[in-house]
Amino acid sequence: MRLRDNLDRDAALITAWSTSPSADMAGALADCSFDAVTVDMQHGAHDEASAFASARAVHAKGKPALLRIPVGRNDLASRALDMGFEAVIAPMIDSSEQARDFAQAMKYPPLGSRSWGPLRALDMHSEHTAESYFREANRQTLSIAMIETRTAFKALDGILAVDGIDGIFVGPSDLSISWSKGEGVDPDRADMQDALAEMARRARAAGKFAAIFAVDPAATPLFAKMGYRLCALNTDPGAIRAGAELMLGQARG
Ligand code: 3PY
Ligand code: MG
Repeated sequence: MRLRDNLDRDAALITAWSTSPSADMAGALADCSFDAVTVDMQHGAHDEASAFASARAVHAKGKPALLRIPVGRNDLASRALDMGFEAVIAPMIDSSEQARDFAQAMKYPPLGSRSWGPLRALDMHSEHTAESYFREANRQTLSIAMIETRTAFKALDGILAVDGIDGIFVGPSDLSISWSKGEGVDPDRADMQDALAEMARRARAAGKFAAIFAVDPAATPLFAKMGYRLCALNTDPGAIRAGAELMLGQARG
């Protein structure tokens, strides 16, 4: 269940991406062989109630749950940790200052200023004591800053240097918009590939992990080779469409 331990093992993990506000759907994703399920409150249709119910459904299947918060909603970040999410992904982090604000909300003193109240997280914690949860929380819960603009790419080393930022998450679609100066969106842009590889390298050099969103499942092994330790694999509607078309193909011969 411990996402941090699995990431430290240097395996290439794959997370499902839950956008439909349904705990049943998130539970079904957790039933598949994904290593984790990410609940998306930035572009997904989840509200707090569906996100927290989804975390419970994912945990019931023995898998870790990550939450992507909407832009700048650091108040939701620490609340998500209280509800037992193992990691929070903050979108559109463009500077070390923004990274620091996010990390502050995520980490207890002395690292940050997270307020005490890990109601569900404490229930889930192996020892169930406040003292042991407090001791382990800053290490076991992960602050992940999304890098998805040229500005963020230029600020990468500063963002990686922020204490309390555990890893980065590259958003290739937004990055492609910024990379092309607004010409279009293409997460597979050939002229971005070196930068993608460089970000994984620089994260590793800073002692942090790198994650990335893979629209195309075939890109996942390539990202793993670049050094990405966590890949998000498309979305729940994408998985349903792919699975349904596969079944329909079989049904129709
Ligand atoms: C992006 O590619 O911009 C993302 O945010 C992926 O979720
Ligand atoms: Mg994005």
